[in-house]
Amino acid sequence: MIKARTVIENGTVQTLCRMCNSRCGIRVHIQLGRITQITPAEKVPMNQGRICPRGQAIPEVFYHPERLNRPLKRETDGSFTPIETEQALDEIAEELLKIKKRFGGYAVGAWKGEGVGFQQQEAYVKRFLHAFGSPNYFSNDSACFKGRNIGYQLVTGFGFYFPDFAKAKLILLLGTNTPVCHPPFMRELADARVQGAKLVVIDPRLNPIACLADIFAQPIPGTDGALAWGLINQIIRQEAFDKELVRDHVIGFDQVAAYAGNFTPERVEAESGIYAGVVKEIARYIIENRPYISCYLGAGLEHNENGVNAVRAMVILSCLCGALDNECGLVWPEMPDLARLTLDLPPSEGAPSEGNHRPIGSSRFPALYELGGECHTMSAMDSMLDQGDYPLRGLIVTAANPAVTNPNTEKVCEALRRLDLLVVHDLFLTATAGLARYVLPAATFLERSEIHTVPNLQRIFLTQNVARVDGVIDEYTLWRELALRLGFDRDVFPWPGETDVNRFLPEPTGITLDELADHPEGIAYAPRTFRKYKSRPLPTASGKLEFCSAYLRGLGLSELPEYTPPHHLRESPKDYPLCLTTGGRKTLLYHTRHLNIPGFREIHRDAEIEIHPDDAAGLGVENGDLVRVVSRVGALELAARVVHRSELLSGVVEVYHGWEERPINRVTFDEVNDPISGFPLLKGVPVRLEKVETC
Ligand SMILES: Nc1nc2c(c(=O)[nH]1)N[C@H]1C(S)=C(S)[C@@H](COP(=O)(O)OP(=O)(O)OC[C@H]3O[C@@H](n4cnc5c(=O)[nH]c(N)nc54)[C@H](O)[C@@H]3O)O[C@H]1N2
Ligand SMILES: Nc1nc2c(c(=O)[nH]1)N[C@H]1C(S)=C(S)[C@@H](COP(=O)(O)OP(=O)(O)OC[C@H]3O[C@@H](n4cnc5c(=O)[nH]c(N)nc54)[C@H](O)[C@@H]3O)O[C@H]1N2
Ligand code: SF4
Ligand SMILES: [Mo]
Repeated sequence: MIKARTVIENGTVQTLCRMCNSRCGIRVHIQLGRITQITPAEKVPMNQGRICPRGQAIPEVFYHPERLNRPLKRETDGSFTPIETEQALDEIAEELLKIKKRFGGYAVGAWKGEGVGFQQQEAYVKRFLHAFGSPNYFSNDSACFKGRNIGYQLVTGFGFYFPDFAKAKLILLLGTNTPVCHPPFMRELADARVQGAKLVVIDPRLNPIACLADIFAQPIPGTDGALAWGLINQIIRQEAFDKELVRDHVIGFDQVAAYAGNFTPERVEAESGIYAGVVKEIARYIIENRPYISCYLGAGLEHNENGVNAVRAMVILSCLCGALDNECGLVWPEMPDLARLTLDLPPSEGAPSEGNHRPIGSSRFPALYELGGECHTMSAMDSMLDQGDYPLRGLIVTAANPAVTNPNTEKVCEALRRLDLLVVHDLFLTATAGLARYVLPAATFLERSEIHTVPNLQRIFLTQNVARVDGVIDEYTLWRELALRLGFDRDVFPWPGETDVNRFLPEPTGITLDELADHPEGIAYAPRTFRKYKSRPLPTASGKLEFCSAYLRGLGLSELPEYTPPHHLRESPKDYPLCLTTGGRKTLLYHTRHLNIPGFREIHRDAEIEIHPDDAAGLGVENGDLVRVVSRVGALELAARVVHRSELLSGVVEVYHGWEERPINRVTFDEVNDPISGFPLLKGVPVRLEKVETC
């Protein structure tokens, strides 16, 4: 059994749960030096006294018998041997220096995953890389929320945040499964419904939230942009838009109005399959309830090739309805004045040669680097396979499992195997860790203390170090210890430990670490104010809402968020007649995590593909039959689950993406990318199904 020391022998410690990014307030109960139970903390605005089953399972993850507590080194025969932490860090540093000497600092990258979030943890990684001489920061976020963020940023100048559903009269949800993915928001949503708010859900699947909707429409995947333009058309034609906003704060309204004119309800029906009458009805809801509209867009849009433009069109719609920075609409938060951790990049010392050492993927997708602050993970694979602009030879992965979660699994694994040095820092020996030269045992969030900000609530929090398994390495220690061994300037990581970083970060806010420690429910760093755009310029280049983007025009892309039909409609309907969407979340699972929790595994025994009964009948497939899903990238065999006919749009099949043994990313596309964000095709993948005959 794994051994851990707790900070107190008996009692409770209040902190935030980071089993997902909702960061609910929790109480960790400790008895005789062991974590026994997790209960919700009252008065924390994110969850207000509630908790989900994953939060309750924290002790099972923390004390999991398979948790790593010693570094592992791969032997020449492929097996792993435990080694001492000092030896592991010394050897890794030595290998990094060898790569730098031979290829330049640029040949080393680092990759942060969902497991640790994206605040100071991301900054540590960038600080390390930049001091090392590399811009090559990768993360799960470039297949997660960065596409949406870029869409919002291009129009409003700020990213996307959860709206306050409780104040809305109309809630529009596109491509999101809120009760499963963001359980805390269900309270606000329920409050709004009690007050009579309407709910419109747009999703090819009848997900749990769709069951509650006033209008539920199932679009052909990847056609949300057409719907958005159809709704813009109705709003403008019926002169039901915010005229003052358009007059004073918008660039490109005339072009938007002219382009929207093409999207009659009939055209929207032809593109998306949503009946023209339903499009008119949604427009009527919008017009009657504006400006009290909460529109939330999930990953369903940005996992398509035309995702960013669909997002931009929906943001324009929200703005036209008057929902910009109002009580329930597009939140423009004040950001906390935290000290900056990321260092500016040093001059390109050690780069292969002038001109070909740009951040990986940034020539193809400049917006991902310039607006999203990330390199392109799909292009990273090319660089590892020596097919990119320059070679990537070393990679440190923390809290990610790209061998399962990135598209085109076979290519990802081949690329990771080709590296001179792959280091994986994780809680478990995952599929990605299995490919590494060194695996380092990671600390969970209960073994770290960090500053967290929740911008839509404008609150700042300090999480608590609650317990520690002997031998694990926390995020700060990892980067600092490597930096010390690499001979970095002492100023790069001058803080001896996390507490010192945590004291430094909020200094500019005037809020002290002691105050944060005294307020586990968080501290509001600024009051929420609304319609700030009336008194100060928006954070876009022009200071206005950019319905037309000069930035994109400069990159040679369309300045308007024009609608292009989804990729799956372009590939051969004969060879690939079905459209696969992947990643519909499950309450108990988190990407590749938690399948090792026995109680959860009883409920999710194996991967399955959901099929509409008509499609199943056409293939002679019945519930439980083995089928092969085939795309032009790869194939995977899994069991069929024939769903009720209303659960899924006919012609669409769905597979969860977190199964290590059967990763659906074997069939998803890494090289069909959104031209703005570079996002891969994780939803709307053209496939065919073949029944596997078993004897
Ligand atoms: N339990 C649990 N919660 C999670 C996660 C988890 O793994 N497990 N992951 C977290 C993370 S990192 C993220 S990014 C979020 C993601 O959560 P969401 O943003 O909710 O995204 P998904 O669950 O990927 O997809 C949501 C819906 O999009 C639909 N969809 C697919 N294609 C299209 C389309 O073309 N148009 C439209 N309108 N809909 C489409 C799918 O059917 C699905 O119901 O969830 C977070 N919360
Ligand atoms: N086909 C398909 N693919 C997808 C998606 C999809 O919808 N469809 N969704 C995409 C999205 S939105 C996302 S966010 C990505 C997620 O992609 P990843 O970030 O690669 O996925 P996770 O399974 O969350 O991996 C997190 C890893 O971190 C480890 N971990 C947990 N806590 C800690 C910690 O405190 N420290 C450290 N060091 N490690 C820790 C876990 O054990 C796990 O191995 O997947 C993407 N991939
Ligand atoms: S929703 Fe669940 S997993 Fe996410 S922070 Fe809250 S309790 Fe933790
Ligand atoms: Mo995500």
